[in-house]
Amino acid sequence: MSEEQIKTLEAQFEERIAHDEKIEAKDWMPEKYRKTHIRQISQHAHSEIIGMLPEGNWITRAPSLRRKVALLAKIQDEAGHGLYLYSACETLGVSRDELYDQLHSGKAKYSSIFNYPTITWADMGAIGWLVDGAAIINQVPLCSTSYGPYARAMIRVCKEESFHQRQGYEIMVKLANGTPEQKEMAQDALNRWWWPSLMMLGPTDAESVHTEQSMKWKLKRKSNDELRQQFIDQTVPQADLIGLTVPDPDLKWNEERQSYDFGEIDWDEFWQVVKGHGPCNKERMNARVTAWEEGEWVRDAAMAYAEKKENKKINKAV
Ligand code: FAQ
Repeated sequence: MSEEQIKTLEAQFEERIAHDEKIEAKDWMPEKYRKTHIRQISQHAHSEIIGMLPEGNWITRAPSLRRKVALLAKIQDEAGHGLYLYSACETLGVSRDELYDQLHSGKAKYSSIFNYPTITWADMGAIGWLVDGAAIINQVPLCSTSYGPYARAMIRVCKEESFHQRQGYEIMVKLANGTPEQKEMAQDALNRWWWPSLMMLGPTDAESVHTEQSMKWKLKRKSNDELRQQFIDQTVPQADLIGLTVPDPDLKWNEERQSYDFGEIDWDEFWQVVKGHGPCNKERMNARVTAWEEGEWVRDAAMAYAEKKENKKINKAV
């Protein structure tokens, strides 16, 4: 293709973005647009899959049958989100095997939040309330992202995430209204998950390397800082309502901005976790790689069955 032709295609592409038209898998797109989508969508898919591990830790120890059913359903939903997202990513010309390989070799990133331990039952409440809460705030704008397969996957994902957020908050409500020990457990979980949940929304706008271009392409519809502020403004009153204290001495309602001012985030901690030095990075990767290796016989059996069926069809046809 000549340079002139590429320029014309680029101009048409930019116009479609400006008119909020969805870009579909078979449409022409700049190579950078394709690559940046593979990056974000695959990181998102990996996060959903790794994100099952901290909660999986509590399935056998849920305090009642009802809690166990809800937790199990939530974790299965996260697996489903991972699968939609891998499928959306594959439409951009990358194979599932490549994506898994990037995750298992430690090349791919996944959300920092899943490298923290889940040490009490209240952590199941805090994850649903805070982590799914932050995920919804991040993902609702993604329902109108410019790449069609990603935007459509997000619609269902967001519906399920709101159920997750409510089940988490309900656990916190129950604990906060329970015995002094239960309330203390809820407060301790909030203390440990608050700051990592704020970090989950990504580095500050000043530090974010991809935001500017991703906003131009309408991949991202809101910046990391905008999403973080929205999350804080939404969550602080929910903590107040159940008598829990957000662990930030600098948190203060700003009348002028009609928003909360908040304290300094420990970005060193964030980058340490992103670089693989968080409390559970190694454990998460080991669990994931072991599951993949131990599941090999299932994949082989499914392939053997599919081949056998295909051969039968061919034999019938000849
Ligand atoms: N952790 O320039 P930016 C969930 C990396 S799903 C690790 O700001 P961008 C559901 C970033 O990749 C949670 N790395 O990047 C659930 C980049 O590195 P790169 C996941 C992070 O893409 C709930 C570098 O830092 N959600 O929770 C993180 O414009 C409960 C510079 O950053 C999504 O993935 C981080 N937190 O903005 C499951 C949503 N933040 O790639 C189970 C879609 C940044 O150059 C249980 N993704 N980095 O090597 C997004 O919206 C964006 O990708 C951001 C980052 C906002 C995460």
